Amino acid sequence: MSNESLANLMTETRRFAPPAEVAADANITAAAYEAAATDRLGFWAEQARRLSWATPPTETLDWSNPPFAKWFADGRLNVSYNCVDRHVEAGHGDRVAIHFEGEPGDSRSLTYAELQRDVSRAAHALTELGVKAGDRVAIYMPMIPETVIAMLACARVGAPHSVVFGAFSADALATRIEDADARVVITADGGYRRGAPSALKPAVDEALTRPGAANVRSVLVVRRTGQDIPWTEGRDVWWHELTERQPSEHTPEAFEAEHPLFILYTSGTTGKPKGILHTSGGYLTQVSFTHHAVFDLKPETDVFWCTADVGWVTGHSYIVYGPLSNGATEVLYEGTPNTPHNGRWWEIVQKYGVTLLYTAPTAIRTCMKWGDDIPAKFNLTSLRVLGSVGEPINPEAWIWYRKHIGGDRTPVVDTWWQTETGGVMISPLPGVTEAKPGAAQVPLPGISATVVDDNGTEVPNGSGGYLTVTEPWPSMLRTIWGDDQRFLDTYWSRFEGKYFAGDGAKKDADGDIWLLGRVDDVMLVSGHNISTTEVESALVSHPKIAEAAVVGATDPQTTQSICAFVILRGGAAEEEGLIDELRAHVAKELGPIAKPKRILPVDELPKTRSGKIMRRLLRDVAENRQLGDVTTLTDSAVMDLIQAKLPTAA
Ligand code: 6R9
Repeated sequence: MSNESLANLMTETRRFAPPAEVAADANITAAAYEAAATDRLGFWAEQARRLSWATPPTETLDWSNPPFAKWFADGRLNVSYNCVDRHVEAGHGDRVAIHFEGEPGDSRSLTYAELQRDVSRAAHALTELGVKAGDRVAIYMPMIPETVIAMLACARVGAPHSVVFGAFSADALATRIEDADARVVITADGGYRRGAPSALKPAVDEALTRPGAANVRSVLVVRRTGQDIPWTEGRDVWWHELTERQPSEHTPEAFEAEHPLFILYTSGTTGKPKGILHTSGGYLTQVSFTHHAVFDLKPETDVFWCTADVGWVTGHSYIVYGPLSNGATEVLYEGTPNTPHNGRWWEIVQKYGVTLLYTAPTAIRTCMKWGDDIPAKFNLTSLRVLGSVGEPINPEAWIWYRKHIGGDRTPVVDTWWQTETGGVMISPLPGVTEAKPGAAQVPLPGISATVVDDNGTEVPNGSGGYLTVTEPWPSMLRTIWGDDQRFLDTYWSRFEGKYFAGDGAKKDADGDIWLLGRVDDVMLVSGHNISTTEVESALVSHPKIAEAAVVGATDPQTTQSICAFVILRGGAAEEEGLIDELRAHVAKELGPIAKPKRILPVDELPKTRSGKIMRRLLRDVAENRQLGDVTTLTDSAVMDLIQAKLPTAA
């Protein structure tokens, strides 16, 4: 990447100091950075003591065979015990663990004591189905408490789970069942989505007709919607029938810290999905610590809500393992943000008095598009920390989030991490960091990350390059399931001794880190590297724009030319002269080189099911090509609408 061009871009100067009351009572202070810098491994050994170990570890990191790490290797623990039983033993059995809100409006609250009973029964149920430590279990579920219970039950018996997002196809499910050689599938008849029951079980039946799924002997089915479903006698078992007759007490067995906890497949834009493997002690240490530090969680008083689906890593780490290991009270919501109305999320915040909210830029930009008046109808004063994850957050979306959701008082933490990193890696701390809208800013205490150039040399402040992690961390992926070579090639071969994250980034004048999107998305215009993120953020900073996606289209004169797709705010109509105004606006914000050649107003953008913009498809449109694989799109009709708008499209 050419450093100068990036250094000139992005001129965000707004700053937000931590509110005095958050700073005064913060879980983590600036001293943690110093402690971790002085003795990084000692710092993590200290964090591991947040957990209850059957055998406390004496060893912190074994890095004798890099990049295959072992953390806390001689320690033993049970992850489920740490997320459930120990809170009951500490006298918090009556504390609500999960406030469940179903999409049709049904709700129920589960205390830690109830969670302990349900997880215990489910663990016995798995054992009755013949599941043994080390066996893989696939989970294909809606967002209901049984999903969390199923994951914890797997952890309890040492059976690594592989959660497959409920909206994935039978094909995607089959590939994942096959790759992990799963023995049992846990599913539901269906779940509620956009106001209607949506079936899940038929996709499982279809997946299990594939030869690769031949080793699946049982399908455990939760009844959620009550819809009619096909049934295979001898293989299919109702969850309620099997669990109800199990004992409500279960003694958890302690496993080695490096015992596999789960496999989670990354969507991956090309090739076979990668089964990211996470293990127990190090993973739980980091997700527990980061949830405590980044959200400043006070388990007695806070109500946490992470809006992600449990099928993504964000759901694994910040719905299941982080919050529950910390004894938090949290909200679990089944459905979509606009069912039955566009204010559903804010109604939920008001109903449960949510204090800590964790969501994605895509959701924030969608709310911007719907209009400021919608959150304004609800009482959101309980909120005290807001988090963002999944994509770079455009500064204007950050400001909107803080102002319209956070009442202009809450800190916003932009958390950078990946399925592979397991837990948050780079983020401001709400009681410590003076926040910069749009920047993840600083590696957390105990994390060493920086930006390097093509040769792997750290870039000076004010320059851009590639984000790398330079020291092992407790919740790092241990390998790609069944493919050590691919693990080495993908993450550890680009820069000697450093983890390559695949994201572009820059360091500002203070040395703070700004994420610039996937390296594959960087555009080359007349010899300048320009990040899609920066042009998108410049467009979103225009008052009429809610959301933007930018791609580089092949251009005979300039190598690539910038093509932007924009969504107008609050249903604003496209006015005469708007396109010229937007082009001039980008030129003013970033310089003439970043001015889009074409700007196309659209109603929707193509997104992956976890809400990330799929620029690859927009590039196909911009270059008048046949569309590539659209199977991971939330809604493939979006592409037809976009193509219909293009004057030159075939
Ligand atoms: C947690 C999660 C990982 C990729 C990552 C990056 C992007 C996530 C971000 C961010 C900028 C942030 N990403 N958080 N980019 N700022 N705060 O999303 O995991 O689904 O594996 O995606 O998401 O590009 O490399 P995963």
